[in-house]
Amino acid sequence: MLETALWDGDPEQAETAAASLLEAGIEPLALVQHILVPTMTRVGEEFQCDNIFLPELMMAGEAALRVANLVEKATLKAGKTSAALGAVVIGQAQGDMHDIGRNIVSTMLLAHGFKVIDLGRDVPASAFLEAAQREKASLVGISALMTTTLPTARRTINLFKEVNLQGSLKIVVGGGAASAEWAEQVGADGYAPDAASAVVLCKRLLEQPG
Ligand code: B12
Repeated sequence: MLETALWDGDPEQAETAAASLLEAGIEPLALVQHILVPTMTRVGEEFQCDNIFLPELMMAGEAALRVANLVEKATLKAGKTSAALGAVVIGQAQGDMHDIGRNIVSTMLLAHGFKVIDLGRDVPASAFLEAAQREKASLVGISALMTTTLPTARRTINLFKEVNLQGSLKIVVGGGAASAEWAEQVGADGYAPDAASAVVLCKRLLEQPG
């Protein structure tokens, strides 16, 4: 069962269970919305409450990533990815090697119909810019879990301002080191504390003109 494999942090088992569900006809996005995201949200909550520990969290994150990759392939194969809601370029601020939370955000955005270009960990400002221009992104998401990576996240935002791109696209920030106050201070367009509110924020920002 997929939920159990995720809780057990068993990437192989999770991939096999997800593949069976997809073969049985479950919609890829339903799999993400109804199984992957709720399970990983609970895993995150259990971790915050010290009911599970770092190794479990990391293995669950690895299993979730495998499933997310499989879902993405299935979605693309079915020709169902639409950029209807726009493309989001997302990544971890330069110097930041954490990626569990950002993976959850990426998967949630994908599940809600965004085209997601996840640049991974340790992303330099120039790589955010290059990807945003190449993909004609509507949104850029920067994740920073460490106070030491707030300056690099800020550098990325400044680069977008320098090339005069912020305005035609929106920049959102998240991760444990970021906050609504910091987002405002550095001129980001928004901050969200978790994956569900990241989706709400991104949708709201796209509705705003300019
Ligand atoms: C797991 C973990 C690790 C793992 C990472 C594994 C991985 N593959 O990701 C490992 C062990 C590798 C690691 C390494 C380090 N870590 Co660490 N790590 C953590 C830990 C315990 C949990 C992070 C996590 O995954 N949380 C669960 C997920 C689900 O939550 P989340 O990341 O917050 O994401 C949610 C939201 O923030 C939001 N979100 C996230 N990204 C984005 C992006 C956008 C755009 C939006 C809108 C929202 C959003 O949505 C997510 C889902 O709801 C945190 C402690 C903590 N409480 O955060 C420390 C923590 C982040 N680590 C810390 C440190 C210091 C380090 C190391 C430097 C340790 C060391 N001395 O080597 C290295 C850094 C390596 C590097 N250069 O990045 C510190 C940072 C302190 C600080 N304030 O600067 C923390 C806070 C621990 C602490 N209390 O000291 N770490």
